[in-house]
Amino acid sequence: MISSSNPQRQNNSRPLESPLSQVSRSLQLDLTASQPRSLHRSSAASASLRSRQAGQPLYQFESAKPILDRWNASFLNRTASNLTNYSSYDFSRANAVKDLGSQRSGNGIVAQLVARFGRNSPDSAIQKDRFAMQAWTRVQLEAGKFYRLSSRSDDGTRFFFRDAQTGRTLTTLNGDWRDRNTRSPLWNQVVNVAQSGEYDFFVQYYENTGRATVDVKLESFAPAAQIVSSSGLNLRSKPSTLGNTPIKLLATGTTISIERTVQSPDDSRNRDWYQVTTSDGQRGFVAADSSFVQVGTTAAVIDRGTLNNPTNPIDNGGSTGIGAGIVGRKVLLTSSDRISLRADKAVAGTEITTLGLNAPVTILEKVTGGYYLNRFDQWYKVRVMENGQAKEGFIAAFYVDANTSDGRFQTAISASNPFFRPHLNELMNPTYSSTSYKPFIESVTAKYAWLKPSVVAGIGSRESAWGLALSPKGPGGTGDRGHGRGLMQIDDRYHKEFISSGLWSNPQENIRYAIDQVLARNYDHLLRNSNLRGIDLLRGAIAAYNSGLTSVKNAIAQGLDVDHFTTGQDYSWDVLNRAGWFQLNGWN
Ligand SMILES: [Ca+2]
Ligand SMILES: [Ca+2]
Repeated sequence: MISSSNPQRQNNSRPLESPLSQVSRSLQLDLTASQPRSLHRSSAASASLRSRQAGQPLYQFESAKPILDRWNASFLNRTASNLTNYSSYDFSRANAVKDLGSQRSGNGIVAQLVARFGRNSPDSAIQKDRFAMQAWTRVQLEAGKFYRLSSRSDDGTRFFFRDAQTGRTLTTLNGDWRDRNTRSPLWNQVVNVAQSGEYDFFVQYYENTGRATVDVKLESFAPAAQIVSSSGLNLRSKPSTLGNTPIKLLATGTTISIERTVQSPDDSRNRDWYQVTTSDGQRGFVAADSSFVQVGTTAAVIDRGTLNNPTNPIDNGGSTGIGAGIVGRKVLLTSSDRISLRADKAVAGTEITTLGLNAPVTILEKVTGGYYLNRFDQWYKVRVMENGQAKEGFIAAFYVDANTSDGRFQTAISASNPFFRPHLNELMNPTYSSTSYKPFIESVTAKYAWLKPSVVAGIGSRESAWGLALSPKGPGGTGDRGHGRGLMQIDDRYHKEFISSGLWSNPQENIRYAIDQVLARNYDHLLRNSNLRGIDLLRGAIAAYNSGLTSVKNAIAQGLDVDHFTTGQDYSWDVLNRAGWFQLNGWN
């Protein structure tokens, strides 16, 4: 907790540029835009994220459900007149659903889908000819790397990528959407992602007549490039012109392969670099400037987008009646300012439409569905009006402000959600301590009218999974590469006196310090020095617990949400959703 954040991270300008410069642009966006919020990502990705921000949650979720690693396919029977009209496909009413097997990944292959139906039908409910298929699988893609998507199918294929956390469709590739066969030229496209993370990779396919084959591959790829600067270009051991002498000069016309795009840690005049391999196998870095080096392919960039600025961070989201709700400000914390209305209560559900900030919804039912964000699982079944027509579907409850008059924090986590149960167990009956933390939390928070014990439960859950995420587990453990100490992750760089006292490993002292010396001080400071009041003031104090007071005040000054500079840009909302879950499980 308490890391200093860089207020210059927001950068919403994204001029249209040549595809080549989009490659390097995409990397800049990765470093300036929001971090992925989902916590289930590769350890390599999370290690690099942790190195950027000290308050990163420490725990890693178990690996994703097996189904995410497989090809989940739905089939529709079509007619000659609507076969290729993909906008009329409704896979929520599929004629058949099939598991088409694993991704067959390995050897640089991120995901491969091979299904040879021959002249037969893929399923007894599906015709031999004139059918459509949609298959998806979850993939982990890394910013800076290049991927090649290729298809040699019979007949047409097209593709899109969805953000695995928000379910939002990011990029559609039109592929080779026409009658063709496996002897037709291979279709391929190079792809970059602007942000490392998990994506749902969708393949749409249709079969007209004759043989039917799907053969699609997404693999990592090193595009060829040529040195074009007339004086040649230095190959260097680091992505920087500083502190190193060139390995050698690559002559004009030299061909190299590009492994990835990287940013220089110290060379402000030459920010963008390529990590390359020469034809004789030498590795190094060259400055990524199109006047020096020309890349032979252009990449499609899958971009989660940058944050939109909430206009008024103090707005309470509007008052709503019973059964009524609106799309609240949290939608501004996602990759875009819209959230999906889906045919099913899961991020894989077909998108019916999207809803923007303050869109009114009629809540029909609250239901438990698929996980999203930090293992939230609550969805609203809602009715919305669009162009005079009523539409019903499911929306992630996190993004909807509903009328709550019971004094509880609104939560998008079901009472029976298994993920937070171990955190509760540690609070009540700790494995690594002889006494429950709960009575102590209640006694310290009793001093503050504005602070409920459930909020502290939520912070400790996020910070350390109440000790379960620490090394070693329990109140004496550390996280955040050793900087975060104990249950509430007091940072040794900002609280030197307390850390050197050694009291941090005592659970009661750790909790007391976190509340009295950090959270309450944040609250008092923002009460005196900001216009935040009510839940927004509480949120500001919680956000500052993660990102520091300076960052929160910078966010307010710039009209941004108080969570803007927090880890994952969702810290206070995440904590309050967890607090709401603890309230559902016996806490005040
Ligand atoms: Ca056929
Ligand atoms: Ca065919």
